[in-house]
Amino acid sequence: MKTTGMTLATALFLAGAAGAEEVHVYNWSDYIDESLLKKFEDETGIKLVYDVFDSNEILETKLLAGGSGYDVVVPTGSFLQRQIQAGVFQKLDKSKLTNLGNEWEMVAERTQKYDPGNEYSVNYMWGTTGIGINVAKVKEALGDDAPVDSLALVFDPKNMEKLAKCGVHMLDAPTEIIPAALKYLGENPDAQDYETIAKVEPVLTAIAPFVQKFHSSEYINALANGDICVAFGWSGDVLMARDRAAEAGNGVVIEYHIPKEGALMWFDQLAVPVDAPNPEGALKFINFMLDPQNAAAASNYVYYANGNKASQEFLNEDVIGDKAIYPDDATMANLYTMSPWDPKVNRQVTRLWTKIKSGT
Ligand code: N2P
Repeated sequence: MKTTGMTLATALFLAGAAGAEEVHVYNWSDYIDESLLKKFEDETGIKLVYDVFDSNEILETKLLAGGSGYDVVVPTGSFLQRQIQAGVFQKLDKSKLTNLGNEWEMVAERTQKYDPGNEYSVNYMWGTTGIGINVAKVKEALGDDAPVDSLALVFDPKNMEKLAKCGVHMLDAPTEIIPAALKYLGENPDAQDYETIAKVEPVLTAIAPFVQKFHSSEYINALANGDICVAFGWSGDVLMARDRAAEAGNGVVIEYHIPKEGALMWFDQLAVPVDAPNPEGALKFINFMLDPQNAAAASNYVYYANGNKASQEFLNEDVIGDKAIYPDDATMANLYTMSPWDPKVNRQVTRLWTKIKSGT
């Protein structure tokens, strides 16, 4: 009996081991069509463990601590850059990425700013940071001439005081809000010296009391349900809110506006931690997402543009044809990018951000 027991245990162990290949992916919340997760599992036989976050800072803390257990993570370019320098990622074995030829040159060129030669990363999605509004409520609060396509909507306290009554959310992300506030002031949004950055303090201190919540994912449903009237947030998230409201048939009409003063253009990159438990599986997942039909399915669902040229023929017209997602040349010329602040400035910004949010 004992022998049988051992054999059974061994058999179970082997069966478990054989069927146990897993890939652990850590991505932004509301950032994929979940049917793709099942499709990946069906095609590869690999179990996909998929967790989500809504802040680069949270991801960075895990990566710098090491041993995150993740095989694929999705930092934004400006964070990826300093994480590469910190030795957090491994170079991608491009011979395994057979779908790499589908990449869009325009995007691959831009991401080289963060990852020269794109040795460590592949673009997942890119987008802008701007203004989401509940059209009727904003008009009710500010009248028909409400500056819905201007940074003044959210950075002028006179507007914010009135909007506070219908509810304003802002991203809990200093790397998103500070560049926009600098732009509002006519400063370089990518300023690297703290003296310039600190100029946003009076602006943000003046509007903070009118911000119901600094949060980076709740605004999707809050906008869709009509619980708030403005969100300063990410393009696709606002467009997803628009979709959810339309599906609910609740009469809420949502719009996304790229601020006329200019907006941040960011790139979220698929990368593999140096200590990934299953780097081979990681490459399989990245290659899966580089498949044109899969990339298109993701974009059609999340309303973000992707870095895959070959996917464009599979995109729905309300995605490829929407200038808020695939901006035209004039809009593109008005977008700016960010570089990572140096560690000292970063610490100063973290303190400033905490102070602004706590209203002290
Ligand atoms: C997805 C938000 C991702 C954009 N919900 C932020 N980089």
